[in-house]
Amino acid sequence: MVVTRATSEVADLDHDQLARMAIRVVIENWHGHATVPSRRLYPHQWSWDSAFIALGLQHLAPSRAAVELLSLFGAQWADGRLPHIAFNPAVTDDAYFPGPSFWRSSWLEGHPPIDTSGIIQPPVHAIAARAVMDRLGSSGLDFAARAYPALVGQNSYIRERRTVDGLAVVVHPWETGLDNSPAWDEPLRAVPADLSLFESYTRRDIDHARSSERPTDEDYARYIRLALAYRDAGYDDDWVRSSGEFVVVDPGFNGLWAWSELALAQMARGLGRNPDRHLSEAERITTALVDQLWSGARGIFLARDTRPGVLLGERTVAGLIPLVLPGLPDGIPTALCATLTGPSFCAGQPGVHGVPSFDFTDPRFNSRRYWRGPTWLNTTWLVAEGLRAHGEDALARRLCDDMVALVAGAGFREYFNPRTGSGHGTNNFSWSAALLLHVVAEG
Ligand code: 9WN
Repeated sequence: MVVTRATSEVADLDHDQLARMAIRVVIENWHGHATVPSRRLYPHQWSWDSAFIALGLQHLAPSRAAVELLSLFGAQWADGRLPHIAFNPAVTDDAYFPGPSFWRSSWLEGHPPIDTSGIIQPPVHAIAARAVMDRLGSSGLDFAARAYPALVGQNSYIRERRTVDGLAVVVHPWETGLDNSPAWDEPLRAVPADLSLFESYTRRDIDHARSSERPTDEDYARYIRLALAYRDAGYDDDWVRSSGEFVVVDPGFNGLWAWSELALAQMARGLGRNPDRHLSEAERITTALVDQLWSGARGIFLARDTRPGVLLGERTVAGLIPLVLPGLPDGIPTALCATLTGPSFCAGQPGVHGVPSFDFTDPRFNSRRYWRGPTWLNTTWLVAEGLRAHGEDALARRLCDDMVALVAGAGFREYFNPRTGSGHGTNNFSWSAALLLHVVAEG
């Protein structure tokens, strides 16, 4: 594959200086035992953010990365679910919507010691925990002994409470991490957008970010409705799988779930345990992913809406994430690379920065609106990891160069215009800083 090197300025950038600026961001966003994604827009601990943040913190202070993850595991529910937000009690309820009084986790029997949301996010934590374990040196096994049971619990919850036909389902767009992806437009059409909900609830996100870069009120009303219904059903997963209005199989979530089992196998080996159950689980999920979500015609993994039982045709970056799996059948990695570098994503092409979150060729592509086109550093890094897993080192390197160039050009923004490199969403965003530190440290 022919890969164009990133813009010539990359070579001239002072990586040490950028790394120092990144360290300042993650230190400023640290609140004693965890890192907030952003002081104003997201003033609590978010689940998958903490995993990406720990990948960066391991280079600054591995013990801090360990605390970040263990702090999140302290919010785990008795059923194993790792909630998507662990609320900081020092922050007022209305600082973020929906806050603790909306989710009401403390009303539940056996609730965790702190307030949390009731939904989950992609299980990327074992990847970070394995890296932190290795980085900690002699104390790595002590950390792993504490992290491993939480991670096993997280994946058991997904397997036992959240699968349909062997793959994990998400019951809210926020559970995918790619909240406003155009892939959710069709399943969300079945969810009434009741704008009168805003008589009782106030969006806080648009106080801190431009509304043109955030979800519409209609979509936000749907998010509220879905969360309220799950909450009012007592976060009952039997109920939500059979009666929820949004029950979707996401290739990104499932790809990361299988990948996390491979990381758990490595942690198990380190702890002197048998890794086989993790290896066979990774293989089982990979096979189901290929059987149910691979589209040879579209050259990408697609999401599936379980309610009508149909594949959703959108090409999104989530469909490229399963590239992280080394056990994909022959032909699929090559086809994914062709899609990645082809007209839908144009990765590695001159004038394109990182991996756009959505298909350039779709009329709904929007270079500024959250998850509907912009490049994010976490998904770009995941695709780079996938490329490396399949020997595509030149393109992986180019994507990491793009990550550095985007930050050098626009700062630690939440997301970036893939064509111009301009920054959007919030500033001083933790995973942008942490992943910059990670790619710079890994060379
Ligand atoms: C809802 C914190 C989170 C990320 C998500 C991103 C955004 C929240 C929001 O911010 O979602 O969870 O309020 O928009 O979509 O991936 O984890 O950074």
